[in-house]
Amino acid sequence: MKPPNHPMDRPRGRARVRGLAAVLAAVAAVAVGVAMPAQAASTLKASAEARGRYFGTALTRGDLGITAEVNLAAAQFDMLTPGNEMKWDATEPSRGSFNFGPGDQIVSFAQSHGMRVRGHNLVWHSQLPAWVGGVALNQVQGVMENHITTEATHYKGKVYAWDVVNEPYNEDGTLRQDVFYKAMGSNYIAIALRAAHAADPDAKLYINDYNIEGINAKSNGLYSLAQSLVAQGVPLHGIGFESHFIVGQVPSSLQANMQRFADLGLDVAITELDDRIQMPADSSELQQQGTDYGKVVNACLAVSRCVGVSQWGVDDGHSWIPGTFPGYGAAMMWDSSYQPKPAYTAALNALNSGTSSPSASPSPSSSPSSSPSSSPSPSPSSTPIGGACSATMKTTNSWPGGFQSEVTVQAGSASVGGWTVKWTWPGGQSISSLWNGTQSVSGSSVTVRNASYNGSLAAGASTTFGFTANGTAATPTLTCTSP
Ligand code: G2I
Repeated sequence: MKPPNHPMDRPRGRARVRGLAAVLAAVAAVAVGVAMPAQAASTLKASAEARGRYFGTALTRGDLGITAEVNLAAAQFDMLTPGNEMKWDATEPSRGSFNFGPGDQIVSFAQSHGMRVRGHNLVWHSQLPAWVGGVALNQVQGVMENHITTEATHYKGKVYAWDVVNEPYNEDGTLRQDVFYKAMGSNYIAIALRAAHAADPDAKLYINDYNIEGINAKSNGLYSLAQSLVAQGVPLHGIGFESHFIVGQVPSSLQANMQRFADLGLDVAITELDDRIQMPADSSELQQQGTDYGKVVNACLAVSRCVGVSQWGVDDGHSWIPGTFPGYGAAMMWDSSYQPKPAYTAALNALNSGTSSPSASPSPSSSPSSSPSSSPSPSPSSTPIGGACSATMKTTNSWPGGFQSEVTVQAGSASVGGWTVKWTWPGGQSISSLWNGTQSVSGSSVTVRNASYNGSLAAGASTTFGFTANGTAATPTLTCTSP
């Protein structure tokens, strides 16, 4: 028996190739159909980036041949998860024999469209080739470590994050008794995370699961495990909340639940969002679906460690839902003719309606306890004597041909009412998108001024802005001035 919300296989071959005209029509419909405030971004990715986040999708190799679908994906999303191509059955179909061709195709599509990649996945009880079940229990750890090491090494530097362990929990909050558990007990999770970290120290390492979006027995089980892994210093960096919802049933505790994992020092992400409706979907259900998508996006925006939202697919014509949940469908933000639905408008409006970015506010620990007009706190050593502000740049991710950086701007010994950071690129780099600031570029010189919401900094307080750029990662010398 399938549990009511159990993700399962979808049949192939329903996909129909549609023309570019449909996508152009969809884009035109978006342009006229979505009322947005002045200067609001008009794609999910631009709006998400303006809030310091990403908006992602999942595509399979088959999807890459469907022009209208990939055009829409490239226009709207800046993070890509391979639907099947990095799973164990695809990458190590027989023991010790690896095939990364299909996964590489997804990665190169992402790279050529300015998208980052969420690696999915390294260890999962499903889509596991039969030979793994036949391995002697005392050899399973070696087989698992070899699989992780080989795959994570192959994709080193090309994935932003890995779902290292996928769907490890039963609904009652106990771990599934799969072959990995049978061989190593619950230790298999820490062993897997350590192997992935050794192979790709820069990738964010996640545990990903479904039906853990609200506070319930299953998420409580995962929470205890996450607490203990963090306490032991195991390299766990994030929790993925798949979010395969039924219309009208987004758990009310979603935000609080993500926040409790974030409070452990972990990133959180919505990794596989869809919201299925019993067919045929009527207009009130489509409106409710919009409400649901808005709630999910707002929950992510409200949790400063929520790094982004990914939908599991693009349009209703290519979603896994109808094949797995007969009678259900219409779970995506675009219909099967690539027309945007109320869910798209709601997601975009939620992203655009915020006036401040949570990640742009000074954190309580970096805010001075005194008010700017009373005695200022001592200048941090990085602040030049007498300087109004200082700025430092660090690279947070890089891939062939591109990188992502974060700049921390800190007020000196007095408060500032605005800031300007300047630098010169050493090797022809160019910014592709920037958030929490406004940029102007002249040749290799870049000037970034504060956004409307993060210019005022109390003495000693800091804020950040970030960007993705083309070229080789660099950390040039910065100057910071206050007007
Ligand atoms: O089931 C939805 C998702 C739940 N969370 C983990 C995800 O990895 C999972 O994705 C789906 C894919 O979207 C499906 O495309 O995982 C399914 C398998 O559990 C995928 O379906 C399978 C088909 O059932 C197979 O017949 C097919 O050979 O895709 C395979 C590769 O095309």
